[in-house]
Amino acid sequence: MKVSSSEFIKSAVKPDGFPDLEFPEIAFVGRSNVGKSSLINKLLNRRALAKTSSTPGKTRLINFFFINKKIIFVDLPGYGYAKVSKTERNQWGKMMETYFSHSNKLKAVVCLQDIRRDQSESDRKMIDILNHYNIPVIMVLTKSDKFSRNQRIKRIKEIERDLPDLGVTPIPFSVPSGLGLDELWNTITDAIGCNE
Ligand SMILES: Nc1nc2c(ncn2[C@@H]2O[C@H](COP(=O)(O)OP(=O)(O)O)[C@@H](O)[C@H]2O)c(=O)[nH]1
Ligand SMILES: [Mg+2]
Repeated sequence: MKVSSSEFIKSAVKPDGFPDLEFPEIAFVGRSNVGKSSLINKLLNRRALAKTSSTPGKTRLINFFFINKKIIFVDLPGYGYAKVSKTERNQWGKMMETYFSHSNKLKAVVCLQDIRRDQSESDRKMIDILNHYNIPVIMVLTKSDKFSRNQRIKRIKEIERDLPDLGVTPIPFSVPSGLGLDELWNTITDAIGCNE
């Protein structure tokens, strides 16, 4: 999809702060530092709309962006950052449940995993929550430029084995090389039922 406009709408923590717009939503989630902000910026061909941060675990808000005046991108706060307290972790869990249970416009969630890492317990929990709410999952393997083509193919197969019940093939993605960019956009437009 050609992105002609992308703008920040607002940040929110609770449903009364979620934007009340009748457009399909695509959300992005993954552990802190997985490359989520970088991936969103790459999709939007922007340098810093979604902030990339050197301080993982800092974003505690749900950020909403309006794309081409017809899709809403939802940047969910990262998880699995070791220095976060139990209280904060619980708050994060509640916020996710609240968002997923209120979001009737949510068409799919893009779940990010670093291609070099195995699925963590938090990654698994996230996928279980999404399955519970019957929300389609799009799996993306970030930082795929860290591996050669052959290593990548091997890793994709290994990671697929951890996702037996999903029925999705993970998409390898790389910000510097642009690998996976078209495939991810196509998957997103399919999920929202828009053929551009
Ligand atoms: N090599 C490589 N590094 C990446 C890629 N995407 C993100 N990074 C780096 O990973 C770090 C975390 O990225 P960021 O987007 O802030 O992660 P977030 O915490 O998930 O939003 C930064 O240093 C990025 O430059 C990628 O595709 N390839
Ligand atoms: Mg970020």
